[in-house]
Amino acid sequence: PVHYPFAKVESKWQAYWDENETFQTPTRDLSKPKKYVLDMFPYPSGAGLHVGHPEGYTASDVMSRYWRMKGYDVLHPIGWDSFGLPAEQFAIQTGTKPASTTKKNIANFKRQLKSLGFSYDWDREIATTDRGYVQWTQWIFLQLFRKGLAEQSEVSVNWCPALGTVLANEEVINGLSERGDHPVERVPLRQWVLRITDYADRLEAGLEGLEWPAGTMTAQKQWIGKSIGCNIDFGVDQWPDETISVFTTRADTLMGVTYVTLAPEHPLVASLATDEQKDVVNAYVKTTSSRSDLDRTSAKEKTGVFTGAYAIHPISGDKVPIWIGDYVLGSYGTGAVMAVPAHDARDFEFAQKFGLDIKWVVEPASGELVSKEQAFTEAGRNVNSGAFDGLTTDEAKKAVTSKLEELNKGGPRITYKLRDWVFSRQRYWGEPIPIYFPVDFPDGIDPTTQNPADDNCEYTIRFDQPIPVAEADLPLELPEMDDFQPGDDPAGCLARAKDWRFFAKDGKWFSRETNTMPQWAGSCWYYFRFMDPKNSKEAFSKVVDEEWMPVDLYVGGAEHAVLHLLYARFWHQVLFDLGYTKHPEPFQKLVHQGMILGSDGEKMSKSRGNVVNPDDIVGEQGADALRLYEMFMGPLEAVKPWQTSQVAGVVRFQRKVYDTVSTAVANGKTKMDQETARLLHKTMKKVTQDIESMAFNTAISALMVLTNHLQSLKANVPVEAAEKLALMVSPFAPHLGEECWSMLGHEGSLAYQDWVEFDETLCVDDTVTMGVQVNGKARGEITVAKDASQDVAMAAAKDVERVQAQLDGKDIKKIIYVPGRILNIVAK
Ligand code: ANZ
Repeated sequence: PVHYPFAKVESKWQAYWDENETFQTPTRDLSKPKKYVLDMFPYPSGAGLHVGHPEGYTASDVMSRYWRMKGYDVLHPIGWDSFGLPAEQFAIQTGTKPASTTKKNIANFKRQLKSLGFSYDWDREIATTDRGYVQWTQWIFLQLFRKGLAEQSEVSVNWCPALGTVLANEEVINGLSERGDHPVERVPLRQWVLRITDYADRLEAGLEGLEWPAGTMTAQKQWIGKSIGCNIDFGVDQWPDETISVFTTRADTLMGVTYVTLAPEHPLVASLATDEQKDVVNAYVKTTSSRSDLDRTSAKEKTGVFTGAYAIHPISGDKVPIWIGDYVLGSYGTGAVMAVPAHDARDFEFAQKFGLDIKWVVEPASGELVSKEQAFTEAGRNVNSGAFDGLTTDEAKKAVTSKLEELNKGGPRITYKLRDWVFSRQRYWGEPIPIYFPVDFPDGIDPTTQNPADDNCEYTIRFDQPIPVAEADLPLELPEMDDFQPGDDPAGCLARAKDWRFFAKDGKWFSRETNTMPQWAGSCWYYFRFMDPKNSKEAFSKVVDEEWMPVDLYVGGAEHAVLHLLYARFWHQVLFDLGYTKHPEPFQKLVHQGMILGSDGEKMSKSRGNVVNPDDIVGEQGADALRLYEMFMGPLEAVKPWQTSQVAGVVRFQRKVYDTVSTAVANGKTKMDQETARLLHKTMKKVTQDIESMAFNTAISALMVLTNHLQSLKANVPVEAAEKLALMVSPFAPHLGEECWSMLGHEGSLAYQDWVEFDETLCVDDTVTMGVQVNGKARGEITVAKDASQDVAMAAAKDVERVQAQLDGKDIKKIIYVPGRILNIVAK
């Protein structure tokens, strides 16, 4: 068999692309339509690329290469998400500094990506840790700050002592840190918080019209958790000025309320408790304070205590007991619920445990009896509800709500599950938050004689007076620190960099914010910076925004379905409101590649020893083989196990393509038989359509079928077929494609050659040959699809010379067409 010298070919073409800047797009070519193809850029971890990376990156590369050949101006950039815990942890483990390990890791990732022949515009490479990038990340933070969307707040946060940092709710799973499985505690801490909740509605509404996987849309919607309901005000017995407002989605059940439950952190808890109940209430509040929301809502057994006080029902005027229970969350709705044990499972459990009344007010519309052993939570018809009896659940919701509005005791309300985004981290390797605070000294002390960096200096930091760093002073860089390990000071390790932290200006002392931004920050806007990576005056210009946005195709893992994509959309919407972008949403189409498992069907991990290193495959079988295999394994979105034996299959395929082209070149055959022409055109059609729908595995198998057929022709491979094959193979196996193209005598790269065009008539599957009559006399034959339309049949008939001759100068009066049987044209 022929030998395909993949190593030589691949390094040759990679060098060619580099030298010729084949994939550089310095400016937008406005004569062409555009495609912005974006990959979720990698964390340059110490471990290097794993085979999951090339999967998504190959998919986006196939699309980029295909679209270039289709005449689009393609923006296809790459960079590094290089701040964050993994880089810092790696530096700590290896006793190095994050800046230098990050640099090394980036170099390694870059070498690996380059070895795979991706058609990135490397001139646009950025790292979130670059000075010129940090500057603008900080600038965006200042825009958020000025808009009132970044503020400080004492929040009960997820403090992870082992990691020495606060984690976002999203980073805590079952009370453990998502990274490293360390225990997490709830403690109050001054934090920077971004008011993403202000955008809850927009974030939900903006999903409409995006081409995203349905599961991801749902995940975002659930995370935002829009709930349409109503607020209802209960009075408090003996406290005529107080009200307890509750949020409910089931206003129809109002007449079934038998008690009210407050979250332990509800502001009225302390004042409501009667003298007899004060001690139990205080003790209960204390024990629940350390529990996370998740622990509270997922607890096996409900807990709670009676306050001794009573609420007054807004319609009946009945007195109902006020309880405290930690199944009610302080941060959702109003932090208080009207309990309807008959129709809410949590209230039912609570009422049973504490012997509280249960009042049934909804029954199935069918009138069927339901078990009283559990809550009936479905919709139905109201009973025992006075004026609301007989109404359906929906009708009753409306009737109760308008009654309350009339009484001025409530009204419609929408709530969201989404919480504000805790944005500060007490870590070293992140963007410093560009804020500082005045430092106060005890009365009568002259500040010019003081230095807060001195151990004995007494001072207070005025956290209530945050001052933004001047934009001209950005970026605010991290101080060099030898010891940047997290300590037990929740202010973070930057608090120890005293010379950096404290500074005097105009005779006054100031202290910098010592928290840094979370890793999510950099990835919130990198797609903007790629459009204008070297701009030193702005984050990106309005011109490039108009030219390139939105991202037409975004490829990356489903693990980012909620957080990264929601945070990025939030920043985007803010920048939209500020007029920096004209596009309301950043990512028009989103595709998740499925995870590649080890050959044992398990997730690849070092400890299992089932990890495949892409470097090995590239070295032994070549970059194209890895690319082809990853695209051939199965549908892009599917989770699929790695099967090394199958790599050999695509290696064989490559060799056959190479052989086919060599044979065509050697023999120079120009004639193509019908069967080959048909298969070629059908393949061109299928590969085109499959690439359009990103069904790469079936495109590759169609190419394999074509190649096998061409091989069967031995020396008679038509040159034209070989050319089309080279073009079609090139998005998947670009080195092989280029090599074949040059063997076929073409100068330069095929990257911007026209994509193949197929002839529809050659693609029809079931064809028939049928007679054509003109005025009842047979004049010729046509070959068309069995079910060809009359127009298609007529068009084919007019191509037949003898038919045409008969029709010349005449008017067609009538057409008798029986598909597959006969075409008779009556003409005079
Ligand atoms: C009375 C009621 C009767 C309720 C009934 C449900 C069924 P979603 O859909 O998740 O928004 N709720 C309100 N605030 C709460 C809080 N801070 N902590 C825990 N639970 C809270 O759920 C809204 C429902 O969750 C509300 O409607 C309230 O219980 C409860 F037959 O009110 B419902």
